[in-house]
Amino acid sequence: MLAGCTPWPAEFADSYRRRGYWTGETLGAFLRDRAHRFAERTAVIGAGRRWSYAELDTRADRMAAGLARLGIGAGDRVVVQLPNRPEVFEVAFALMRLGALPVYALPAHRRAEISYLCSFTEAAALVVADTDAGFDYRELAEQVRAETGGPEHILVAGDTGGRAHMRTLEEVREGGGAGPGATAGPDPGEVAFLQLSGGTTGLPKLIPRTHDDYLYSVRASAEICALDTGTVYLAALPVVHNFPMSSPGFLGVFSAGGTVVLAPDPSPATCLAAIEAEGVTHTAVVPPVAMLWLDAADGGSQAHRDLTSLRVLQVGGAKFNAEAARRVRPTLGCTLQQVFGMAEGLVNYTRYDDPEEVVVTTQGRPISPDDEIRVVDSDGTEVAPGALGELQTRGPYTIRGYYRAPEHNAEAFTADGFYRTGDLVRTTPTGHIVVEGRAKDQINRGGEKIAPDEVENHLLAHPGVHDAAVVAVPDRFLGERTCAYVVPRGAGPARSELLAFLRERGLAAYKIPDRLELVDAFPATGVGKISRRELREAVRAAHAPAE
Ligand code: J2J
Repeated sequence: MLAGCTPWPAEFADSYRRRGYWTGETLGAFLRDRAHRFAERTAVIGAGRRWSYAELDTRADRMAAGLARLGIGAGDRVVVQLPNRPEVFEVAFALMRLGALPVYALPAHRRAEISYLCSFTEAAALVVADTDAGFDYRELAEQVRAETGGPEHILVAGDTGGRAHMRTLEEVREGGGAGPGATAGPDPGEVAFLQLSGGTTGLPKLIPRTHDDYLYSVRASAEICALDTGTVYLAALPVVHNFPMSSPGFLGVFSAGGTVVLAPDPSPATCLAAIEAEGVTHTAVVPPVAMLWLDAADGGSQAHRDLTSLRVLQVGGAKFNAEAARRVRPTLGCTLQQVFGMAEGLVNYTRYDDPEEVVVTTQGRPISPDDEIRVVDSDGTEVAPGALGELQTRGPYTIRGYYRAPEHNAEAFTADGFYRTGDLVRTTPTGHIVVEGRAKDQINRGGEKIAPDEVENHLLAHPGVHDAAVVAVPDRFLGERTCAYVVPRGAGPARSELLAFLRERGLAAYKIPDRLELVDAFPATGVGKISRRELREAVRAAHAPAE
């Protein structure tokens, strides 16, 4: 396995193979197989284009050959920051066919995140769009280059705008010739790509997923979700996120021979129109987006839309409250499926034949009979069935360690290889999981994950900041918003100056605190050294309003 990754112990790997979970297929071969089976069917619709399975397959081959000519090969990391456009699939499959690893960045990421990803992974290339949603990603790439001295290649989906040191994806593809031909391809047990974790620490962690483990979760998800060649899946969220990638996401749709429709943004105006126009059957959103859709369809701006094709609305990424969940069927006329997943692995789904009450009040049950679930108290002792505790898990598609993070791994995984999810849950007698809260240092802002440490470190870089604590405050719409409490040094900076400072440091917009309060001091916390987590709790208790 790639250096810096933790393999499954041999006895587990053997058993996952024996039990037919790990089939020895690579993601590159997976697309080839689907291209044979579903050749002329439409694989993807987006940005004004429609590609068949055969076309996607040929493009991925050509792109792989072009990338190989640039010197990109097995084991190389390539940061991919692309919005929902068909090229994202072409590039991802091309890299994976070469055994090179896409490192998926979100379109919302900015200089701080992209520079870190490029440096930390020693990326050979960065792939960006030209512009999207009014933002110029080429300028971002230039800033990253200036800051980090890398990566060697900057590849642009669209137009380079005359920047001599950048290449368009089209140039790369056209330079590639017919394709790599019959290369042996990567080992299915190898890491296929790196996903970004939601993060609980100062710097984001990277999640290595193998061909074998990921494809198992994809095939099993497609089966649970009953996808077939008639499936039309609307990717409303950025497809580089684990949820729309694999739960069942675009890969699940490709597995079944269906069609992926790429939405440029998740707004009701864009997405409910796309559902009507393309006859969408399945889609996936985070809770705040679901609530916007419900309001728009329920006598709002999109009430005129014909949504009869829609069969399943998946909601996940953050807790969907039962009240909103109950509105889904009457308002949108489709089945709700709750999805509680994590890029580290474990994914839970409510099933289509679960009673309505289970669907609206639980976050589903695991994909696999071999997903091991343990609910423990703060000492790590298992709680009584049904009692509240922290969820730990291991299984055939849950990682055993983050990439290049031995110290963090010692904390995040137990000695026997369970991943400490940091989620506070209870299980029901039917094996469904209810997410009740969180034991980890993370803020879940409507599905977007924020590590308080990371934002605090940026605030502390300002000379006028003595101390900072970033905490979650409850929010009816997003579930949680962020509030930064700052103890200034001396006269200190103004709030607006601090917020501008964070933006100048190139932090993604969703991490910029929604509120920023200057306070004289943090509460006294008695004797002894306390953790940042305890400090945040004390600050929140002293200052934050209940709602
Ligand atoms: C409560 N909390 C949830 C839910 C995730 C499918 C769906 C989501 C993700 C994802 C994913 C939740 N109710 N329904 O990767 O494949 C919180 C938990 C979890 C963390 C993981 C997928 N669904 N969460 O959200 O890696 O705290 O993955 O540990 O972004 O989101 O975040 P992430």
